[in-house]
Amino acid sequence: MLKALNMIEDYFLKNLIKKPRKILKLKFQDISNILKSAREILEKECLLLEFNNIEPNNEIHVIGDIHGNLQTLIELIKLINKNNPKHVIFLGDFVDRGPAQLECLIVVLSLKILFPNRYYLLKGNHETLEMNQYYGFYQEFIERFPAQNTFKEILTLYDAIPICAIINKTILCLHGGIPEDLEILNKLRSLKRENIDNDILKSITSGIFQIMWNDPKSGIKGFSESYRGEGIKFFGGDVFDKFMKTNNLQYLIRAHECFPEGYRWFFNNRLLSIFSSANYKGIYFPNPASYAIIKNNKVIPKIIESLNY
Ligand SMILES: [Mn+2]
Repeated sequence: MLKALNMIEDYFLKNLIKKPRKILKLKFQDISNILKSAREILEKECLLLEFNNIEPNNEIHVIGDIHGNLQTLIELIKLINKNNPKHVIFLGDFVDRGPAQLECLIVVLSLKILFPNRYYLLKGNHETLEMNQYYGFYQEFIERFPAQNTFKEILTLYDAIPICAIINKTILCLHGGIPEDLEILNKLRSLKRENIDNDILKSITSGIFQIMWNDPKSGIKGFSESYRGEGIKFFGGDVFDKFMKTNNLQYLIRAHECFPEGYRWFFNNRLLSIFSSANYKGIYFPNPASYAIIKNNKVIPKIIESLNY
């Protein structure tokens, strides 16, 4: 019997994960089918993911910015296959800047389609048209697939990606940082996607924007303007404590910033900043790739040791 045109065979996706360079040989129809399948799964998820009743000793792996670094992504997948965590949460920023942007995005989406209850994606500030136009993915994509409106399918996928995740009601995962809106998690928690009208959108837009963009800063109080752009904030330990207390949370794991030591703790070891693209600024400014393991409600930072730095 003939399969529906948009059906993707598991072996086809598994082969792409094993040999990601083949992704560059795919026709737009194949890419489009992968984007559509992934989108259909993501759209059924809430914008705030909640993982409860994680059994003791079960691990969750949290992965930071990939930014087109296929070598690092391949090492991470090897580690995941070895450690066998229950869930894997990507904190966004799959494309832009690095040399293998389409490959990284399609590998991550293939993992999501194959194992939807194991792999989870959150949205980073680079899952937007503006950033892709400025930092390269848009250009790369439309040169590869110059027919009209091909990039629209990428944008529809971006729209479907959840914003943050909470593990065992105590550990918050997101791309950038806490927003000024103390109520944003409650708003997202009670939200059905089909109910998002203009009023609701208005009430969550700035919170979501700051979740994807804000940065922690030691030694400051409150929120202050960031060099990153209008509406983006640095946040200090006092407002971090207030946000965490209001929402009954213990830890925050975020990405979005590359540190030469690979990861960095802030605010009395309650905020962990990870980044999962090795040597992001080139070999003259090396950085190890980091990720985090959550186990028994503890947050453990890790460096990928198998890469050359
Ligand atoms: Mn980012």
